[in-house]
Amino acid sequence: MSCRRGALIVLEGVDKAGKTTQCKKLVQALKESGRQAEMMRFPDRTTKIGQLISAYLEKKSNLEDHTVHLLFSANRWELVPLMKQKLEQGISLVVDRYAFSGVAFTSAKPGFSLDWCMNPDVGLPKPDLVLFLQLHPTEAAQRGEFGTERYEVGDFQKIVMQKFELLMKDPSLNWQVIDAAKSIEDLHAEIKTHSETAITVAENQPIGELWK
Ligand code: ADP
Ligand code: 2DT
Repeated sequence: MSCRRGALIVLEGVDKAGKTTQCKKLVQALKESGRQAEMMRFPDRTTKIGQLISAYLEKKSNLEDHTVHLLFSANRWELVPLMKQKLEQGISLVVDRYAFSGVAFTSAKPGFSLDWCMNPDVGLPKPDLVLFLQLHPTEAAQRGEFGTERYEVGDFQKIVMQKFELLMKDPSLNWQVIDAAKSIEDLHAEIKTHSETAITVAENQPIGELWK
């Protein structure tokens, strides 16, 4: 590697935990401190695969459960060449949801094992840091009503949360659980500190492979 690579930083958490708010603030802060950083989000609804997913989430189309799981994974894989290129150029990527949402949401459906759900994402670029924004469902409810998209249902989100907890037990990943009930600024400060450490550590390491 000719230059120091960027870090892959993922923000995960239940709906309304503040992921999007914090991703934007983190990218802005990293840039202001002279680092190269860009935001990405999954699903990326701009690609052809992303448009199929978007229509499904908006309930404009129905897709078979295994099929949609594989489309979410394919939506990550189609962006891997670009992600690697950016990381190798020294750009840190701040990503709003990743394979962990993929596994947590599908395995919350009846008949889906964690293992089956993880398989298609094995080998994706491994995050250097996964920030989990932890928020109690009653706190999340105070941040406004759910929208009308598929999965925006309280009971389903509770099962999703349990699946995230299983995934967080994996010691091969750098999980940091953050109390998302804090103020936007307090959360930002905490997230920035973790991210700066991860960026420094990642600089001298090759990009890892997820769940391998
Ligand atoms: P997510 O991307 O996790 O769904 P958002 O960043 O879109 O969450 O935030 C959901 C809502 O909660 C928005 O209205 C946002 O302004 C608000 N919000 C975000 N972070 C906080 C916070 N720390 N405290 C209170 N409200 C917040
Ligand atoms: P937002 O665009 O509001 O984050 O909602 N999801 C996401 C999956 O089921 N599988 C995945 O792989 C990913 C990345 C979570 C997107 C919705 O799609 C769900 C909420």
